[in-house]
Amino acid sequence: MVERLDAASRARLAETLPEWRMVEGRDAIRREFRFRDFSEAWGFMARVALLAERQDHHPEWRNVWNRVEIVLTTHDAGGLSRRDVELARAIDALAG
Ligand code: H2B
Repeated sequence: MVERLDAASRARLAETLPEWRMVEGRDAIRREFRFRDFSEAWGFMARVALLAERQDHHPEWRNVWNRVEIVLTTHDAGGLSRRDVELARAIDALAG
């Protein structure tokens, strides 16, 4: 069972994931990505989907044409865990 993030890791979030923000009213983080068009957004989503499968950790997300909103939280833990941080960092690396 994966544990929720401890206070020290939470305090470091702004530093480790500067592009991500807390979701209001939830123990979750979000980031929005914008691309040139739908094709690029969808290609990004395909890469993230493969990454998520590899990590066995899956995003909540929404796509509107060239925009992709990703929300990460750990359902098994009822909130943020290190698995969200790991996936967010891997997604950031993909996005460049
Ligand atoms: N993704 C997310 N975001 N949270 C989880 O708790 C989770 C998951 N659990 N992907 C995984 C799958 C779990 O259900 C499987 C059985 O490992």
